[in-house]
Amino acid sequence: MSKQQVTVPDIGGAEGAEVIEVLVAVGDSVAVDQGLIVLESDKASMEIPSTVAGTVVEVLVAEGQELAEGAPVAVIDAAAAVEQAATEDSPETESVAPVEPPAKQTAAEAPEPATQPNEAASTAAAAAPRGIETPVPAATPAAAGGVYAGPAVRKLARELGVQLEQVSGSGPRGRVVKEDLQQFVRKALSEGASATAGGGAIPAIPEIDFAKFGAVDVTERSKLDKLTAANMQRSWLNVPHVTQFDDVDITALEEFRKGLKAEGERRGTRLTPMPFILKACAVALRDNPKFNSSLAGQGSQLVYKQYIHIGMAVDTPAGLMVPVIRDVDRKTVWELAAEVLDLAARARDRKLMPAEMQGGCFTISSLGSIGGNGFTPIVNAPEVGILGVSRAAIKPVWNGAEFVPRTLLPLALSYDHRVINGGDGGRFMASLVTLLGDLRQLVM
Ligand code: CAO
Repeated sequence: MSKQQVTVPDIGGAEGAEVIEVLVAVGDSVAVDQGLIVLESDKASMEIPSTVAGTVVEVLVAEGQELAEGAPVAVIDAAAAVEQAATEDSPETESVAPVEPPAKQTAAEAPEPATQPNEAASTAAAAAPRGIETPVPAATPAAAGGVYAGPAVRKLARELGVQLEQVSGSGPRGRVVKEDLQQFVRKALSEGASATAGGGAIPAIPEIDFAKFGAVDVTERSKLDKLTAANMQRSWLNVPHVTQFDDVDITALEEFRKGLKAEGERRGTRLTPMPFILKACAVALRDNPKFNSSLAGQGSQLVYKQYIHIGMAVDTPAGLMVPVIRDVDRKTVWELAAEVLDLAARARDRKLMPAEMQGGCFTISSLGSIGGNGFTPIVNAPEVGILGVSRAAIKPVWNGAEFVPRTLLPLALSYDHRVINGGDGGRFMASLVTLLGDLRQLVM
């Protein structure tokens, strides 16, 4: 047996460095320079490499133990390596007499270490004859520059041109492992792809293996869902959003609407609050033309549209669709009611033509039939405004003398703050409150 003991080399005067990781186990084959343990002092972390090639026959340390220079780390049986070397060629190896377990090596016995531990390691490896007789301790700093990583990871980082200081380590005590490097590179690539002209990059959300935490089911997203996601993200990232809220008293509107139920049946349609909201938005858009505009010329121009086409978000089993109702200002409430029903039905049956989803100036997203008392809709750019409608409810309202039950409709108006100022937003919302609160205003 050619058992050789590897000891802690000169570790830069660190008195008691703690073993924070044992990298090998009995039976492992190790090569020269392969890390055996990782030590951490109050100044740095460093990997203690094997100085011989062979099989680990004894690990003499455990995590948490404090070691100083010269302390034994492991016993390596170098016989296999010697045999292999002997069969390969070198006459040198024939003269090698492997030593039996060396006495505990001390700093005095150890060869003069090079100033730089890295140099020491490479010098030792280069200078040592095959079938090394005396182990040459050498420390590979695992935490050069404050980063803690093994030689293989450092080599890979050099090859990839990655500065390890920028990589966060997921190993024990922040050790950078190969997977951290791979994730860093993947993230850098995806950030590069999404970097904007202004140079800002959006940090990617890490991909998680959710199966680690329990059973999962992965499905492909529909084309529509992916398209919606891309549009939402584009709007969200490009448009500085402001959302303004108000409640409209639609008590009178609801009385009027319910009184028309029979007439609706006679006409073969159904009158929901939506056609009234469409009509009110058309008037508010006419009176507040900035809301009926879009940015152009890289933000240097505003295009004021002379038409009023309003998109209506429709929730369908396939995903979100936004058919556009054209010339809302020129249609009657009954015509709008019929069109709402028709477009919503065809959206759910996926029978809309692409042209029917284009040309919108403004969007209404109504969750009134679903519930909730408020949400912040995302502007459907290049439009500059969107109205979120929540569920109307009867609430007590103080009329100056007493609380009276009134039907209140919660509205949320989001707008592009590059185009719409708070004052514009406030006026638009005030218009809606007036129009929906008193339907007579719609004909003015
Ligand atoms: N408050 C209280 N009740 C309301 C209401 C409101 N704000 N809005 C509608 N309702 C009532 C309707 O009056 C109707 O009841 P009645 O038949 O008794 O009158 C019932 O809710 C169902 O209405 P509806 O949904 O069939 O019709 P609609 O005209 O209100 O809406 C449409 C049509 C297409 C907008 C709607 O069906 C829809 O898909 N909404 C979801 C939009 C969406 O997903 N937005 C989010 C986009 S961003 O992810």
